[in-house]
Amino acid sequence: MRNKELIKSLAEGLESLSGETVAILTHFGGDPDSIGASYVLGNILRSTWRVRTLFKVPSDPSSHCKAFMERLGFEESEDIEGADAYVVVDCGSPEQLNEYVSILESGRKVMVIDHHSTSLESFAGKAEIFCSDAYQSVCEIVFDLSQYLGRELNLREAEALFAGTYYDTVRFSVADQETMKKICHLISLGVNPRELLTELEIKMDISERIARLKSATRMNIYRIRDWLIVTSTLGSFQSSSARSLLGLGAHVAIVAGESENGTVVAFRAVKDFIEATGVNLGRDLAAKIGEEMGGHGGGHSSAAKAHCMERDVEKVLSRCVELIGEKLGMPAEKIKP
Ligand SMILES: [Mn+2]
Repeated sequence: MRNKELIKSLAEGLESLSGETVAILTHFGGDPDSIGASYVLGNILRSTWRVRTLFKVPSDPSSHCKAFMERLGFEESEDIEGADAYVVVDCGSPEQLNEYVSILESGRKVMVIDHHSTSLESFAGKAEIFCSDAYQSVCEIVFDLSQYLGRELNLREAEALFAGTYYDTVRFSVADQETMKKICHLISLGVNPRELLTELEIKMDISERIARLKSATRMNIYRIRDWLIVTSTLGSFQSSSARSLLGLGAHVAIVAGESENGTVVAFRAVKDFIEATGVNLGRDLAAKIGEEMGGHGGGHSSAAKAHCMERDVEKVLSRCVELIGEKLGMPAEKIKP
């Protein structure tokens, strides 16, 4: 167990919710870590403390997440009205709750379970925070919680925690020995990695494939020193396409599209870029562009999203590229197609 004190206080915190109705929320869009952890946490709350649970992914789950939820038989609730308390999972800042940020003003109890140290500061005074960046995923925190409670996991729960840990450790490439010991335990419960991951990864529908390919054909390429920044425009699947542009060789990918009331922008960057430049996409780009253009934004260092009131998508994109240039102390040079 990585941090027994944390797990003990988490167990006590959750026990205080006994008999209540609790809504579990992830960061916007969700990811396998937040969804896997929410699934198992919900099961623990119901079976251990007779809690009635609701579940919601702010701004809708991505298609990758939907495939995962289908596998688990895990569904979102119609709405989360009627919750006595909220448990927020894997969410580094209030902004990442998007349309549900108002729960922090609801006067009801909010608990945050996270492994991003940013949440300690950003949720301070607004929620009870259970956070340690010693953990490589929230799924690992939930694993330790179930061990602490002496509650064995069933196969679906083991799969949920396996997948969350797998993706949050970048397919185990940054996993340490403690994480891998826990993974071995999950395997011993019957998880079949090949079968599970194949099911999760082939489910990309045709419209998402077309969107990704379109984003590549509409791409603008910029260079700052040896960093390549690409921008593109798409009406949907902005995040998925930004991720796919990294696969083509970009260090940073920014994909924007019109939304109901302005422009939505997705940001992705490779780890090398984040580590070498110290640029944090959530803080330095998404939050900033959101603020400048009458909207909001946030996210992680290497993945972020912003919503702007500005309707001119090209204008938003060129300001994003400008912001990276300002951050790196050198304007971006556009590479001719
Ligand atoms: Mn996570």
